[in-house]
Amino acid sequence: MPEREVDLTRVRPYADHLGDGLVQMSFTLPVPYSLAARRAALELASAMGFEEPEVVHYEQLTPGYTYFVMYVRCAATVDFASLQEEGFDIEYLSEDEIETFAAEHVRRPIVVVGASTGSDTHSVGIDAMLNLKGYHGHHGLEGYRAFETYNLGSQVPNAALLAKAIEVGADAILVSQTVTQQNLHVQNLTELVEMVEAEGRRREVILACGGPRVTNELAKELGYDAGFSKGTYPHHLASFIVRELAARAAVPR
Ligand code: B12
Repeated sequence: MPEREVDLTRVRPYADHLGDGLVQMSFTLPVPYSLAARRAALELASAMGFEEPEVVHYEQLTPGYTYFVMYVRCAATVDFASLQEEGFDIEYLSEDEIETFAAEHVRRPIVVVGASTGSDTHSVGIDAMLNLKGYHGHHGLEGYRAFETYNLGSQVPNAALLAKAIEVGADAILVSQTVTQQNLHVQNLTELVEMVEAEGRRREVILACGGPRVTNELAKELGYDAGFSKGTYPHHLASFIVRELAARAAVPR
């Protein structure tokens, strides 16, 4: 039995009992391991707005750097109820449902071309989405009957990705961006949109991107149809693509 009902308009972290606001956090400070370092961590946690900070563990990482684990209390709350409005959460289709949906609504192979672009060498994200092996026990799009996939790998120039997409008549171009230093991902992602637009193909192709610091909001701001972040599984992407294609087919251009 719950101790009491959760007030979904005022939610805060929970550890020992409902509403206690307890948070465990960890960070490293570039200061030597010392009592002064411990004091600095406590002051920093207070400056972050946390109450009753406690250092439960601290150790030297390497000379001049100290790692901390802290318990703190969070007084702030969040209004979860208002975030549950209709349309906010997406219902994903399962792999089988995607196959059935595609067979009924698209009725032809869906061609997707993907890569990790620019100088970005991180290929695990795009492989997770596209390769048969997939991610956490979920097949990548290559494992679906509905999809014909081309994974170009990493460090692929935008021009090469676009050229392949045109060559194979891609329904969707999929981009992975992991390195975000100096907003490199924004430049790379923007360049691709501009190139697709310059080719006059923006309306006919789905553009989706993903990466640890990509959000759906950022992606849309940059001119993509959707953006996917940490925690994405291939069937999330596939659900989006089949629904988007079906919706586009239903609207005459
Ligand atoms: C493995 C790794 C490498 C490997 C990459 C090997 C490879 N073949 O991919 C190697 C050693 C080559 C490497 C190199 C570098 N790396 Co590195 N690397 C990592 C590491 C440890 C894991 C990344 C990873 O594979 N994650 C697992 C995948 C599954 O997660 P993901 O990419 O987020 O993908 C998920 C979602 O984002 C989403 N998704 C991703 N792409 C797409 C695409 C689409 C279409 C969709 C729908 C979804 C989607 O779905 C995926 C599954 O849920 C991270 C640290 C970390 N723990 O995250 C650093 C990290 C990403 N690397 C980093 C850096 C700085 C580098 C280097 C610049 C280091 C250097 N100074 O040389 C170089 C980059 C070189 C370059 N030119 O790109 C930084 C990036 C910092 C930043 N914000 O820019 C990180 C965060 C490490 C750190 N803390 O500093 N790296």
